[in-house]
Amino acid sequence: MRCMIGLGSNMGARRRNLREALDMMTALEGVELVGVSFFYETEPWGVEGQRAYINAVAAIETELEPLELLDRLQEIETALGRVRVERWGSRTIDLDILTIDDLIIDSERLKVPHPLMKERAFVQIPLRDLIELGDNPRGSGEVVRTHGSPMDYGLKLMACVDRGWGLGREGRLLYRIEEDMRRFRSMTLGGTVIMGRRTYESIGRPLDGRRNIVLTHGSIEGVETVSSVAELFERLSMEEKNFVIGGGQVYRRLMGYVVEANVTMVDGITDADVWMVDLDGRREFELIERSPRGGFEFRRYRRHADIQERLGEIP
Ligand code: A4P
Ligand code: MG
Repeated sequence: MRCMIGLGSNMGARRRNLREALDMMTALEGVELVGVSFFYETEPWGVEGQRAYINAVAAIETELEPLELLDRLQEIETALGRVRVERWGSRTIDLDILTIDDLIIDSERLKVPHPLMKERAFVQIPLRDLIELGDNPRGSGEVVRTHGSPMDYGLKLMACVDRGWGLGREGRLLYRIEEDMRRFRSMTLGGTVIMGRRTYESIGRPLDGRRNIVLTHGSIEGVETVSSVAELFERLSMEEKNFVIGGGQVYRRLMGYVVEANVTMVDGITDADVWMVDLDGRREFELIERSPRGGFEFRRYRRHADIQERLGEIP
């Protein structure tokens, strides 16, 4: 089921709260983050005398039942320090289920679609980053685009897969194609490459001419490491070209933020034990370029929507 989640924070490190909530959602069993809007600074809606909010909307794909999803989201709110004092009170993080496919739910604990979503510009405007809204009402309240969303970094992804999106086997890549490695190098040179620990170890050294960042809980001598996705986005630079280069887990953690994927697809199916996300099955990506070579092809996928055009236009 495709589900839209509204995120809001007006206490503490507001942007960081949103990024941490996004990462915690991604880590949930049975939940895949498929996209997130830009971040917006918004005037408190329906209340007075509160600090401004940072709001965003995330799109997820989930197998969870609606009430299970609500439970998981409330656990994330609690873990991030949300204390329920008063209705519409200030909060470190608020996660609202906006829609679940076109389900209508009207129970005590859960109302879907969220009853006030059309009235609130802080929901409607971020939602427009993810889906076409036609001529729905825009809602009320001042909303200004601000920095801090993972989308601001224009993440690109590089991967080499077989026809079944297999990535590797027993901790090693499936293929080593000379032309692919040259292309990888020339595309990433001068930029930042982001990888998991196992990928780093399989390469065995930092890639030259690029800033290397390894996502790991431990540390690695002489290499820049980050222990969480939230920390990654604090370190990345919007001015750099940023590439996610694997492996499977890191692709999955960051897929929801990727705007462009460069995939080398090799003919044939192997007995892989790690897979990439199947981008042909993802409606938020479109295949915009295919260059067949002998035995493999280069493919470029782009995230839909005008997110692309609006990258970098932060005030
Ligand atoms: N609940 C029912 N339906 C839902 C749903 N679709 N998603 C129940 C999530 N929860 C839902 O919510 C109270 C109860 O609503 C939950 O226990 C759940 O069973 P809460 O999060 O504990 O309390 P709340 O958030 O203070 O109340 P409420 O009514 O959910 O308020 P909203 O709608 O979340 O609005 N202004 C700006 N600019 N930005 C904001 O993000 N947020 C609010 C809160 C007010 N003003 C704002 C913002
Ligand atoms: Mg709420």
